Amino acid sequence: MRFIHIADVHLGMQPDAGFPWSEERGEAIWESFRRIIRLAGREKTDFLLIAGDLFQCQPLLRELKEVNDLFASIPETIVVLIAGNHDYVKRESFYRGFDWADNVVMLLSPEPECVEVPEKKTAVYGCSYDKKEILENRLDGVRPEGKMKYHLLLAHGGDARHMPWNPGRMAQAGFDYIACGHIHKPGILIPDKMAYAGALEPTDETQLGPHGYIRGTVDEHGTRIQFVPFARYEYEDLVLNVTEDLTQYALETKLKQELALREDGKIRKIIRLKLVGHRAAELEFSPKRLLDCGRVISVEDETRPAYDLEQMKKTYGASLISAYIEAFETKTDAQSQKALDYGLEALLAARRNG
Ligand SMILES: [Mn+2]
Repeated sequence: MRFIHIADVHLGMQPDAGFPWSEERGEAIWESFRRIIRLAGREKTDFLLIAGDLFQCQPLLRELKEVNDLFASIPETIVVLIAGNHDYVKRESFYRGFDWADNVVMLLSPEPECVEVPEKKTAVYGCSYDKKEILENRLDGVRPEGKMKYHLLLAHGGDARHMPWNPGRMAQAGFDYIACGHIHKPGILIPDKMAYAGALEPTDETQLGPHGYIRGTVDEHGTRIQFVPFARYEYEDLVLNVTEDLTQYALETKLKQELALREDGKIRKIIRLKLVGHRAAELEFSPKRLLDCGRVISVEDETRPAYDLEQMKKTYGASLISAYIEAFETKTDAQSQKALDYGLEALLAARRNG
């Protein structure tokens, strides 16, 4: 039996709000979702498991109809989904009573329930959120039962306010695989047993690295799982080392070259830029201009002005500037270095203007 496990698709979300590419990101979330459905259809995957937060917030009726039509286009794949804390099943939720296609099962109840699929010899367990937070692990006592050969569990949460759980304990319940959602960074909790698929597309800049889905097989030899990168977008840290002779223009050119290197046509990178090294003493880089160089979401400037302290002591002789430099000579911690830089800047400016 083969499955594809996705989670935290967050349909309806537009990540990177306020940035020029944000709308494109919202479209990419829908497109990746459609792509994964086409993939499951092409491969005739037995199960598409959706471990919660398919939607960013309460789904509209037309949105449910849209995803249901997509699911119906892969009739050989059984789709099983639960609601997470974002798309939780409110009293007036359109999830309630929705008429899903024949190959779709939603485990709608807040209490654990089970669907048996005899033609796949498989039972799938799980429960949906009925509110934003669930402080106890509702899946704690769930055990595989019944006549099916294979047993899967869908679980959304794992942090303090969303069904806090102990992966080791969960893994001992006897399921062949536990498909987890909620944490957006993909991660295997117990090898071949329990994993977060992660968000299908990363939803903010803290979710660095590749995103995608988990592909798995369960047979008489046991379970095997593998994370497969699939997302269109990827956040990446880029550290540029600045030297004293680098101008703003040269830095922008360097940054644009680095961004061009990362365009491979398939994955679009969104960059968290960090500047380190020594810049010319009178120079301040413009973060705004760096942000405008491409898909740069943040700029952290850790550069230091390149003061030649020994030379300055000679130049300014017995002055406040020399005394200030000497006061910091034994202090190498980051805070003191910063105080030295800012202080010198102010003293030099005062001298220039006075
Ligand atoms: Mn969640």
